[in-house]
Amino acid sequence: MTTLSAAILSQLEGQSIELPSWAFGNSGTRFRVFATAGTPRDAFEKIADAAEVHRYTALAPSVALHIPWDKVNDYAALRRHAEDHGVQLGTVNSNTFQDEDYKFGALTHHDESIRRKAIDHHLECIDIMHETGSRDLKIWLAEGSNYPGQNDMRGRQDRLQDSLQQIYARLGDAQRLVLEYKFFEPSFYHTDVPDWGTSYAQVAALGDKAMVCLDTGHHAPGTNIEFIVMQLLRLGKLGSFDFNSRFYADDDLIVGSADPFQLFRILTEVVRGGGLNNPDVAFMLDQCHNIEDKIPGQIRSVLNVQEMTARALLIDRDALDAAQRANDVLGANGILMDAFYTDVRPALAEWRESRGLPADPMAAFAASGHLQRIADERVGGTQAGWGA
Ligand code: PSV
Ligand code: MN
Repeated sequence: MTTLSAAILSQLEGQSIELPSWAFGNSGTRFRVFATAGTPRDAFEKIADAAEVHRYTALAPSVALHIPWDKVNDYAALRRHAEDHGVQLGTVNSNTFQDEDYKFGALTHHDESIRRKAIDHHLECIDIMHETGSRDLKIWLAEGSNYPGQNDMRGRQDRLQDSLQQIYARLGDAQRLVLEYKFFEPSFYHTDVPDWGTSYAQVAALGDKAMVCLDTGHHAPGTNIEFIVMQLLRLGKLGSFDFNSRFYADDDLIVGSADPFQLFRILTEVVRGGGLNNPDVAFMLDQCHNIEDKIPGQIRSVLNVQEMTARALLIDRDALDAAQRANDVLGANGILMDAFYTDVRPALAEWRESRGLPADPMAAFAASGHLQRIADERVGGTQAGWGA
């Protein structure tokens, strides 16, 4: 069995991955949303579910909120509820993609009253962050156009910068803004923040507290995502990851499911660039579980990240460096692949047990009867869903 050194285990011990509250609500496609018994009905129940993931893995100590989906009357109570369940409230995500007023834009809109409304929504999110104790405001914008000529793309970039400056000015000293990019959807011709370069240009003009968020599902097929990871780390502007996996577009599948090797390559650059257990680089999931159970879906996801991190840490860096300098093409590639092909699962299981965690968190959760319990308890009310 492969053993993991004390140095590797101590790095793994420091790893934390934030969960998205919306992963616990029902979600689906525009064709159908399949409801699951026991789905949370409010933010409190979503957090209780997220805490289960942490309980079985010790990997997920915080939960991201999405506003207004997770709006509550009393954020101090929500915070206490999270802490009572052994987790913290994390990143606050703004949402300017589900209001009629934002049909033609929000932070980029040419109508000043709509742009004001969108800026004010972000200021409200910052107020919430003060109550929840959150550090990061995450902004993803669904803005763009469907047809050439529909919009003045240049004017929209300028208005975006002005809007972001107003939001940035409201951040507390220890707070940050992370700007997420996505190459298309819902807009199909142009998107106002389509790529890492645009996000970088926008946040670089703001200041040190503004960073880029990289969602692994937001690139064209074939994009070398690990190169972007390397570059953003090199520039000191990689603020956070939204981890998920995709076969086609923004599928939001379990991280590592479609392309485990890509996840390995990304984590290899994270390790290489000093992004692991670096407080500047938040690891988050951004996923939707359309057909699988949600809590086990999240358990599987964080375990996949942990497993690929262990493999990335196994790379013999000295040997790799020597092979690269000697232009030993096949040797260098072989060193990387040796780490990727190493089965670290038995060693991780043994290590978990030594820390009082279940060797197999998936099996332990399944045996706990928790899903049946919440299905029995959570009757009545309206189940939470993506978009509600
Ligand atoms: C947009 O596709 C996105 O990745 C953003 O992070 C949103 O907040 C999230 O998905 C909503 O599911
Ligand atoms: Mn995302």
